[in-house]
Amino acid sequence: MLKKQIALCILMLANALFYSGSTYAQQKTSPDSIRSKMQWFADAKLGIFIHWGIYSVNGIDESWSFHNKKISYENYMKQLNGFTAANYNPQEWASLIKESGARYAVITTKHHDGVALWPTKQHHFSVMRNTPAKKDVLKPFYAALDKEGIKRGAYFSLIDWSHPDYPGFLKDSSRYKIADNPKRWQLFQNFFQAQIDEVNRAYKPDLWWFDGDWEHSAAEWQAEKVRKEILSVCPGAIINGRLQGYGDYETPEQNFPVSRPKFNWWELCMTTNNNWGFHPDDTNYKTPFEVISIFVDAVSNGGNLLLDIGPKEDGTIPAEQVHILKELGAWNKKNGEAIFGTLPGLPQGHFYGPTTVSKDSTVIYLFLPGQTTGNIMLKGLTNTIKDIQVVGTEVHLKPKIVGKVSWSPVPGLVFINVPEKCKDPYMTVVKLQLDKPVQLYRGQGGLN
Ligand code: FHN
Repeated sequence: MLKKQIALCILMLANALFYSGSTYAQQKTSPDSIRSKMQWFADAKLGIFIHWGIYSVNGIDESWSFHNKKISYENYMKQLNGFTAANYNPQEWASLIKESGARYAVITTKHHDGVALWPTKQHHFSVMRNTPAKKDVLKPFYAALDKEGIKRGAYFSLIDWSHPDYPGFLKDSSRYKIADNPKRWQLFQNFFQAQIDEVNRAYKPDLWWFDGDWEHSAAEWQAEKVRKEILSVCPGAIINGRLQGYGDYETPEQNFPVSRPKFNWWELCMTTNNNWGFHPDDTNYKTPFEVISIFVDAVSNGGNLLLDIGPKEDGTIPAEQVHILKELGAWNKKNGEAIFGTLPGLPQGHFYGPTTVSKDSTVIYLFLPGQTTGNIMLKGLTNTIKDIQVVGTEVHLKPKIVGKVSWSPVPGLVFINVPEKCKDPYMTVVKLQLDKPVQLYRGQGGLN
């Protein structure tokens, strides 16, 4: 019996260490410099992804529509003539992004079709040179983001299916093989690296979001050099994990992790309907409730959500997407203290729903899934609860501790009755103020 109790105490101590304030962050294994530059990203939790390009003219798949031969390349490129940006209001975009609660935005500076949103000096397509928009649409957007205090992200496709020196073109045809013509590949290397350098120097993105690295190896992209050169100009820039091993964080796409990813930093990128760019025939929008549930799930598992919108060719954002961002924003405004700047939540098994923990680990936030109210239960909490509050309200609740046995170190169950009147239209959050940094019992009852 004594042996069992000693073992239990050791286990509890180990868990207490894992969850005690600063030591939680110290679990990160990356060098200090990386950890400090990643801090804003870890705190940010929500970013808005923007796929804007000539594909919005016909409302077809971005780049893939010609690559997959749904439309001829010639007809795809005719969309250049219809990209007007006539009602583009970058300040309105930035204000909407701010309203959503997002802390960063990532825009497609260039997708796989090779059309740059900035006036590239390279001999290649840009909306400035080749469309009626005839302007740099990137610069005023980044300026508006700066004004709103939102970090600037640059999506950049390494793949460029339009460039005459890029091998890949259509799904079943390519221009050449690198092994047969290394000089031609070198021309492309010079080209794409010069474009990255242009964006890096002109706009100094806080975050680089590469895409398309799968078509070539790290050596072929010269990924190490690309990383180094970006950081030599912008030492604090964060680079996503699509640079063949030379990025800072992982980017699962449209796939939801079930168990907690083991990465230090990760970000789920997800569409609001089924498509990245503007697609008028795609009305399969996620509801605000679904988006909030996915967002909270990612955050409780240590990730961010990068939620995509696809503006029309004239620069207006589809009403359904505006609605989602506004509803998300209203929820964040009320419940944001449980999200922004928090730590990933309790390990599975303590609460049947997502959770987060404050940075000093003295607060646990319980997210009530599926619009639950009534009795909720928390297991294995060793701390004393000092206060319980329904976030965004003045309602304070009392716990009932059930089944605590005086001689056992196993904590009792915490039951909290959340009244119906406190129900948030999307997801109610309950805040538990603890006596000290959270300590958890992770054992198997009396069995260990
Ligand atoms: O091929 C692209 C796709 O069009 C879109 O841009 C997404 C966004 O993450 N990324 C690519 C596929 O991984």
